[in-house]
Amino acid sequence: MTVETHSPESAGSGDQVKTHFRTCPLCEAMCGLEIKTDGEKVLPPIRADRDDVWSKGFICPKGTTLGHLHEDPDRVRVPLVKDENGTFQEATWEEAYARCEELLHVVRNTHGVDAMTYYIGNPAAHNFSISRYVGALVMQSGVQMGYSAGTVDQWPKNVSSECMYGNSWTFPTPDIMRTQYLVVMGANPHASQGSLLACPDVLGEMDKIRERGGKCVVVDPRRTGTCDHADEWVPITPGTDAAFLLALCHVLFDEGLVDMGTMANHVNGLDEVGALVADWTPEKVADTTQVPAETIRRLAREIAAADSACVYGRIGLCNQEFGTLASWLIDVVNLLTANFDVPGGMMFGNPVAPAMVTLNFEAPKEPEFGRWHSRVRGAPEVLGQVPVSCLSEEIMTPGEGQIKALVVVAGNPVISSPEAGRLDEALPMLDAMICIDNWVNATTRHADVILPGLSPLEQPHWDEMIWSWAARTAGNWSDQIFDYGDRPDEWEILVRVGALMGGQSNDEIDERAIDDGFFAGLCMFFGLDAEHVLSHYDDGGPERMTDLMIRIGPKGDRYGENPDGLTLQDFKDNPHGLDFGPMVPRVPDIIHTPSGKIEMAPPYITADVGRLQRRLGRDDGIVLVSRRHVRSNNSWMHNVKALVKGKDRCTLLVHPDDADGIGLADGAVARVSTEIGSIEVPVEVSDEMMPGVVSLPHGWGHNLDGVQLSVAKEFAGVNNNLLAPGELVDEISGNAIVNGIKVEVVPVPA
Ligand SMILES: Nc1nc2c(c(=O)[nH]1)N[C@H]1C(S)=C(S)[C@@H](COP(=O)(O)OP(=O)(O)OC[C@H]3O[C@@H](n4cnc5c(=O)[nH]c(N)nc54)[C@H](O)[C@@H]3O)O[C@H]1N2
Ligand SMILES: Nc1nc2c(c(=O)[nH]1)N[C@H]1C(S)=C(S)[C@@H](COP(=O)(O)OP(=O)(O)OC[C@H]3O[C@@H](n4cnc5c(=O)[nH]c(N)nc54)[C@H](O)[C@@H]3O)O[C@H]1N2
Ligand code: SF4
Ligand SMILES: [Mo]
Repeated sequence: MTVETHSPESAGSGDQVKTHFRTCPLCEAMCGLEIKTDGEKVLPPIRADRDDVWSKGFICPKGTTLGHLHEDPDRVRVPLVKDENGTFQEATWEEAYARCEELLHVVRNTHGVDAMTYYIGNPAAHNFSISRYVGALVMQSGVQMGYSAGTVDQWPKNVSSECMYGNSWTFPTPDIMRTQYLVVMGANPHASQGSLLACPDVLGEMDKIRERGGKCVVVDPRRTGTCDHADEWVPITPGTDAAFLLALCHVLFDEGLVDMGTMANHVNGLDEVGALVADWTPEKVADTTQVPAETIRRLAREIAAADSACVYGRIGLCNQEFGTLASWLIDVVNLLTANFDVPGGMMFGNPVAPAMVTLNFEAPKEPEFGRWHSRVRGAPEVLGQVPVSCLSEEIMTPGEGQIKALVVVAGNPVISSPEAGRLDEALPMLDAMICIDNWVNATTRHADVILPGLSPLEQPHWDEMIWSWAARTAGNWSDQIFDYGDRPDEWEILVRVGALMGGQSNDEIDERAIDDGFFAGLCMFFGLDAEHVLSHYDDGGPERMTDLMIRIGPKGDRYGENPDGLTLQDFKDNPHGLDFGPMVPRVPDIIHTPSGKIEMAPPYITADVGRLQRRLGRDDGIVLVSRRHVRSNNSWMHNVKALVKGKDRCTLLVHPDDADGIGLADGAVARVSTEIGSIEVPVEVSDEMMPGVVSLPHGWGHNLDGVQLSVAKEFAGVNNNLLAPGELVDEISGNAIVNGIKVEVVPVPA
């Protein structure tokens, strides 16, 4: 929203200075920004919007760099099409779309739809258009088997939520602003700013918990910056959180501390959980987890005794060997201690505009997994996907169903997916590769065609999914700042490419008509008269979709049925957003299981406890975990000099005892190897690691032929996914194991 012109104290000299208030689209914190522009230029610095009702002046270093992203000379602004020499040439949109049609239709006509697939990357959760229209690409394409960054991320949580609550995107969220006791497991908001926990300034909230007499505990193999805001750091052997949590539940039952509180009549499976944990004593897991039995007992008692508590876990609990068990068990602990669906416990967000994935289009049904299997490895489908590491073998292995065409939407799997080196070898074997992306990076350099989206400042913003797990209910609309009017919006690209994959030709594709059809279907689902609703709008696309979701949402006007209800216009009229208070209890309304109750002991998940039992006592030697840094965003913001300059952040963190044992000095180079690969990386000796665990950041390794990221190539770093064997997955979710992988570390002679 632009509210002022002629800002007198502005740094700019021109008379076109405007101040814009908008939401940062980069991460789940959704910070309000104040951006000044002078004509076509962004005037630094980008600041926090202190009046933003949600973020109240919080911001991180990335948010100040949206101008750099917008002005980055390496950002792709016109379609690129590879010529016969393999060199990208700039093309018109007509030429680029024609080339897409030619390539995709040859594959479809020769090999059929099963030879085509897509990969969807992380910005699909954040980008205004992609978050609302990637589903349109999938539906238009008719492709059955797709891939996404989800299987190197939150798939275990999706499985757990599908089984427990009947919707794979219904995630319990810590009521961090009211809780008295917070356990953070396998998450580092000091870097990530919160994940599946939307909250500006998570660390500030942790400080407040302690100021009001509460307690914060971090369970992590690394003493992260988050621990500076906690009372206690509990180091844990990577991949063993499920054993720790089973023992914690054991103590709750054993000591009579179980209290289901308000959930008593809404939960099935209490006895099954009790029976399951009966022999999981703290003593049984202490050696494997390296958490002393007495610590587990004390933590169980403290959680049970606290006025309110939240046990929260994230990527460290998902991207590991027992990701689903661990992701499920944190919800179990919260349920068993009356910390569920009550203020200060885990609650469900209540967005002004519900997210598409949280809508239940079908009647409740028993979850089904393994309805089909991947062709080469025979990996079972889980929630419609197989592990992303299957993609390379599906491209490389000849036979019926071999993948010949790939569409990548805002993803960089050559860096972000396990066994990255094999995918890098596989992609050139494709007959057709189309990337919808803004840079020529490790992945897109293999494309036949790159179709660029808009910069964050060239499009409006309203987060689609993130409010579903936000610590408060609020909303904020951002207008686009720059409108050059000469390029398609990403929603149009997605719809067109999807239709091309589906066999339509450019001549017959009408994006608006497809969008209207999609929109009318949604209206009917909501019980609205589609024709009447459509008549409200001149334009289609994500803005119309946002208005629809606000109007059918819990506070919406339903197109006049609730005359005092909200519409998007209310947010346009309030440039700093509107706040509607903390989370509210939502069980049983939100539960979509056949029983209508929360299934606390889903058989699909509990059956995996035997696998964990067999893991006890195993010693893997040195293991590798991943980390993030506040100045990086997965693989794609290393081209911003302001963020990457200074100290090298792509280092191997090693505990001093391990460094001594291996013969590594601080600043020396180590070779880290697994059975699939080997990388060389500078060592940072630090007692913030627990002994036996080393840590590398993910998202690096940009110095590859053909990458056109001038800054990132200079600060290239190394790719830790060259080490992660693709076959390592959490068996019941198919999610990658990139944490807790066995590595060999040796010094590289100077
Ligand atoms: N070892 C290890 N591997 C990991 C992880 C880990 O912790 N350790 N984490 C995993 C996780 S959680 C995730 S989410 C994945 C991320 O995996 P990916 O999503 O594959 O990777 P990103 O680095 O997020 O790549 C985003 C891509 O989108 C492009 N992009 C950015 N903005 C836009 C836009 O507005 N429009 C379009 N069209 N493109 C855009 C960027 O240029 C880049 O190519 O990595 C996973 N991989
Ligand atoms: N600045 C920045 N912010 C980001 C991103 C980014 O790349 N940069 N990425 C975004 C994305 S896509 C995501 S998914 C989120 C992720 O958000 P977080 O989950 O907070 O991610 P990390 O900061 O990687 O923290 C994971 C922690 O898990 C620990 N860990 C590793 N293995 C284990 C284990 O087996 N058990 C336990 N208990 N802990 C373990 C690691 O040491 C690390 O401290 O962050 C998002 N926000
Ligand atoms: S924490 Fe940083 S990257 Fe995340 S929304 Fe706020 S300013 Fe943007
Ligand atoms: Mo992620």
